[in-house]
Amino acid sequence: MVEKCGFSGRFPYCNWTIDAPDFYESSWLQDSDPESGLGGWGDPDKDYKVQDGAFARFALKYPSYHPMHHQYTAQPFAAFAASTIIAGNPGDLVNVQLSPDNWICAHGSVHAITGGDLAGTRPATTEDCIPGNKWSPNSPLFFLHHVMIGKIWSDWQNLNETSATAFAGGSVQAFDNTTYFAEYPTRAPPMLNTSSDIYTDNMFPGATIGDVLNHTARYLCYVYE
Ligand SMILES: [Cu+2]
Repeated sequence: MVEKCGFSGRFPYCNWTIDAPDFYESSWLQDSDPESGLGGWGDPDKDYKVQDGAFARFALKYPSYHPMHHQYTAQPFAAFAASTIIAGNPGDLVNVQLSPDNWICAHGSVHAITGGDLAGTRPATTEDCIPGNKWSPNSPLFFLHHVMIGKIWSDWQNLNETSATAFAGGSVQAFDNTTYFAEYPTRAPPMLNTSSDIYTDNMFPGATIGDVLNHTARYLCYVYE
């Protein structure tokens, strides 16, 4: 983006450790600003559709047109989820990937607490649509949340030298059941390594996994603030 578009901007992320003590009253979610606010929780009398903020009239398109939903759903969650992951499992990417989805659940709980589109429960089951986590990137919150997950990975890499270039993982999602996921939290075989190619469909120059492990290096070239 720097070379082709001259992009030098920023991408926001939600630091949910600030709001973790009272997620329901979360300030990043409750903002009703018509240009930038996330609009708060959806109206329970209107199937939890978001009524305020920048996305109140925002049409999500996949797998069919529908408005955005936020449906508060209580889950175990705590601010220390982030610091626990960052401090744990030096050099062991498999277990550091698994830990955001254990009981403190820094990754999965934010999807589930926010509910609606971010939890993959919209649109509801229809003849040609089964709700599921594949739809969760429909929600603009997905990217605010996943950049935070990326920041946690970066903080973990920076804490120990052995973590900086640690990689272990496969090429197929392992969501069939919890036992299979626990065995392959960084994806199932065929396994990959730092020389494996990341395919880009010629949209931009190809890279290997090793090229993107350091987000401050030339290929990605960004920092977290
Ligand atoms: Cu996610």
